[in-house]
Amino acid sequence: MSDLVGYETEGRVAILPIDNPPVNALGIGVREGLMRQLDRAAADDAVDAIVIIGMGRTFPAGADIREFDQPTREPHLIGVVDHLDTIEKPVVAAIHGTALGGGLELALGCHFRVASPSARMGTPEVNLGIFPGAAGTQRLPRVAGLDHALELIVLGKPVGAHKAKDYGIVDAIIEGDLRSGAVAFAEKILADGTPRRISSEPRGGIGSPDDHAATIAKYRDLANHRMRGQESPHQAIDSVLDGMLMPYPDAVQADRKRFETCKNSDQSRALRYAFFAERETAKIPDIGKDIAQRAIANAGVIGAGTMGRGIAVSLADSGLPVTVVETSQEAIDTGLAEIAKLYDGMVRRGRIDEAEKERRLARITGAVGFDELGAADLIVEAAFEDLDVKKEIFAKLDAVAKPGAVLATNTSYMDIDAIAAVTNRPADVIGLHYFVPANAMRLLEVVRPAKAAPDAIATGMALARVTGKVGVLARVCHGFIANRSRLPLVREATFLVEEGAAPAQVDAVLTGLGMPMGPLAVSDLSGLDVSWRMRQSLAGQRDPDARYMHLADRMCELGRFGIKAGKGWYRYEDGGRNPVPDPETEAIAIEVAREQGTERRDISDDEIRERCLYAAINEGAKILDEGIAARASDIDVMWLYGFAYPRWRGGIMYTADEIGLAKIHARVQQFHAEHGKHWDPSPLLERLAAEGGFFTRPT
Ligand code: 3H9
Repeated sequence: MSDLVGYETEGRVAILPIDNPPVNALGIGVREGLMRQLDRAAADDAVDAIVIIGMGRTFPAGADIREFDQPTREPHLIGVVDHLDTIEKPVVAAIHGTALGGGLELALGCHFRVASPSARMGTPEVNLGIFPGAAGTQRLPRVAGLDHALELIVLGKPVGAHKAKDYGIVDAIIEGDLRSGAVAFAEKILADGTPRRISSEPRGGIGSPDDHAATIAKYRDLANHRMRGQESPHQAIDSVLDGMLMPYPDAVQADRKRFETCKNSDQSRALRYAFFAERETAKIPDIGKDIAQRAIANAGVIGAGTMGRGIAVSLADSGLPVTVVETSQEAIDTGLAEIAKLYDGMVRRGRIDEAEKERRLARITGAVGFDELGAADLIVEAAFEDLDVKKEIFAKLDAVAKPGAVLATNTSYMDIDAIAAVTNRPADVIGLHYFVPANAMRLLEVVRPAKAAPDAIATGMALARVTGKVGVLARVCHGFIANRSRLPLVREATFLVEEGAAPAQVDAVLTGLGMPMGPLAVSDLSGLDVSWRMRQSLAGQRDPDARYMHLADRMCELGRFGIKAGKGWYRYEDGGRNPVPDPETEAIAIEVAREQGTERRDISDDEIRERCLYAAINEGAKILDEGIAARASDIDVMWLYGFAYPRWRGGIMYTADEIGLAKIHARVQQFHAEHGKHWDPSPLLERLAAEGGFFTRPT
């Protein structure tokens, strides 16, 4: 196994290259190899210093997460890190790519650290429901100071090499070849007689928790705010505090127990599932890696409304020149002015500087009519949701777009097969369902019409990647994966209000699950009229036997469109966005219930939770069964990134497996008997429940 860590020498410096593609994860083979080669270098009389470096694209990006489900094997990573303290020759970590988690902890165990300018480093363990468990919580505060250490450990966001140098994590930035730069650095250490720096030893003391009460409180608050309901950031802080209260070996011992508890927690298992689920989305069974995406050098966007502007900004942010077209110069002028305001906001928030704003703005040009789209490799139509309008646009596009251009429609539920059919090139037509705000939301639902060419789909998925989004593929059906699986939750929420629950009760149950906002507050934010228009457009296809959202319609008929109208499910005072319970909503609900013959009653939180969640899960099962989603985890990724479902619950399908499909199926059957047709149980749910099966794991 030692071949995962090599042994080479340059002069009196031994180089230990770690070669475990793709990310040099610190699995058992690498840990064994490091121990063996470190001892060899320590005993080698021809060697005075040691450099540890990663082969390929990165320094180790962490422990091997796949090993977390297996029994642990020695040497543990903490053993390797602590062993470095005992090596009497200076050891230099040469960092490129991403030194993350255990990778950074390995580097912290080394006596010196040098890095390429583009390297990034950090401790993202909290995102996996754990914390740096190989003494990162002890060594990072000693090396970088408490505030910087907590920033990295609690927030889990990596920093670049220059910032890491400012924080004291990196000793030198190496321009040019990292390996020779690291060897030269080691030789200078030897020449200068610089003593080794042991990061487990106190450097002037890091103080007591009392000394740092304000800093600790700051990170507890940030953890509560940004990682609502998640335990690992607090475990991480507790572990750092141990290091202030106990000597290093005792703190490390305490860490081990806490780490194991975290690793075996439901939250960590769900977060690890989410990590791999996210990576799985890129794998499309019948589109292998050999199908090349089409080259995209420039793009066009049709429509400068909210969606079109956000899409244009997202494309421009990734470096693509974008032409935005509208029907009049006035609409273009307004659109471009709004885009400029969006960038001003980014500057104000410190996300980019003025120069970067100007660079990005310069990539976006406006035009009236479609003629300017002739050169675009990708055209995203972002007109409003009206099938006839979209068909008309695509017929025109067919005449203007160059051969091979990918023609995408941004829609959240329309029949894209029908849109593709108006063109003479249905193979080039795909769906790109962006979420609002399109430039900020990480999810991109890539929709695959029946006739779309594999390379057009590969291009949509690649576009997600280059624009920093998570692309998830869906087949065509009404609402695709995201909206189709969420609609039943919203529908139940409104039925529950009709039956006697207060909007605030319904929302509180769902925020209690860890979602940042309840579905009714979200409707108020996005506008109740959006789904009202959709229901109106589908009136002809409505199943007369299924229960209908009369109350939601009534709210709209009364002008209660949500925040923009000052009233929706809640009231909003003085133009504010703070939802206030409104007795008028109850009066309207009582009225609609009377008209519909709905009996009003006290409704328990358990019923609210089960009806909202199980309705979505039942629909998710249908989506999976029909092949609209390739795998259950794709539905989960949609919920994590599209609807802020708590990552530490994995996603709705993962949650279903945790609850047990037999239990859910039994309740779905009961709701079906009580509430009728829209609760038709999914055949897949029925089958898996009977077999004792799961959606997200093998039986
Ligand atoms: C830790 O270190 C605990 C310690 O504190 C204590 C221990 C006692 N393990 O993301 P990509 C796979 S916890 C196993 O597509 P990119 C990944 O699944 C760890 N596998 O590439 C994928 O496989 P496949 C702390 C891993 O360039 C392939 O590598 N570290 C691991 O977009 C390529 O990944 C982290 O949390 C791993 N650690 O991004 C960092 N990492 O091809 C986790 C990746 O079969 N990793 N894989 O689908 C990342 O954030 C990104 O992978 C990285 C590269 C930024 C490195």
